[in-house]
Amino acid sequence: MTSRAITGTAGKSLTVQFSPYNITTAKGGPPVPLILCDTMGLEEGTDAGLHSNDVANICRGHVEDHHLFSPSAPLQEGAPGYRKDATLKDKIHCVVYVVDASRVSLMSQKILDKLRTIRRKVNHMGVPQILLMTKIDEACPLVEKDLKNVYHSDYIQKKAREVSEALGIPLSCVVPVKNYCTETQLNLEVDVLLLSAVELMMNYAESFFENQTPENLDEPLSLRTDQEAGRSLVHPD
Ligand SMILES: Nc1nc2c(ncn2[C@@H]2O[C@H](COP(=O)(O)OP(=O)(O)OP(=O)(O)O)[C@@H](O)[C@H]2O)c(=O)[nH]1
Ligand SMILES: [Mg+2]
Repeated sequence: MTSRAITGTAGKSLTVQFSPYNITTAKGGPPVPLILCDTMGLEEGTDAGLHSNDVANICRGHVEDHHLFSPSAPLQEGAPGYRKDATLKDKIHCVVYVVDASRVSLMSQKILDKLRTIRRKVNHMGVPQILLMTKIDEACPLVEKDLKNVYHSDYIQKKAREVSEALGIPLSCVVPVKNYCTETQLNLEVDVLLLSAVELMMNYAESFFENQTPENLDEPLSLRTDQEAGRSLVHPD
């Protein structure tokens, strides 16, 4: 068990910078071909949370690692933290939206509009997108009692349909997960859901590579090292 991302509860997003995480199989071990890139959450207010233009900047590989987000001023070309000549390894190959299952029907019009704008932009760039529905334990008592009930829970089914329709994301791309929050040891049932989500991310990132045409490739795919493969943008919450 590790805790590399700052986590907790606050009125505003605790994640304020663009944070890529290399994943290793063991302490000090080699990285697996997946980099999870965390962003600030979307947030409700005007000039609050991640700006939709910054999502586009990130996807195109223009945001340097550890760049501090400014909700009111998305990154401009030439500004510090702007990577001008982004290559395939700097780009995002699969976008992952993170939504709290118990708050699906409480999402404000503003957040929905922001998410739809982002989704349109990401669609336009041809990047595959999936949605992680988190906190399924908090949302459904049946699931809290036994995580294996996730696929039998009418409530979770309903929430998955709701969020899929609201954002125009196919139901097959809505993945229920429970994060590690109270556990101090690894748990097989928690892992099964999380690893299924990671598997889907990897498959979708792969389809992004397969869709690259020679014209929009800025470097041959064969030059990618394992370490450079598979960047997934995880968030907005
Ligand atoms: N019960 C339960 N709690 C969760 C789950 N996922 C996250 N949490 C808790 O929710 C809180 C917020 O989680 P974070 O991972 O910080 O959420 P975030 O979206 O990254 O938040 P910001 O970085 O602040 O935007 C923490 O206290 C987590 O322990 C889950 O699946 N189940
Ligand atoms: Mg965070």
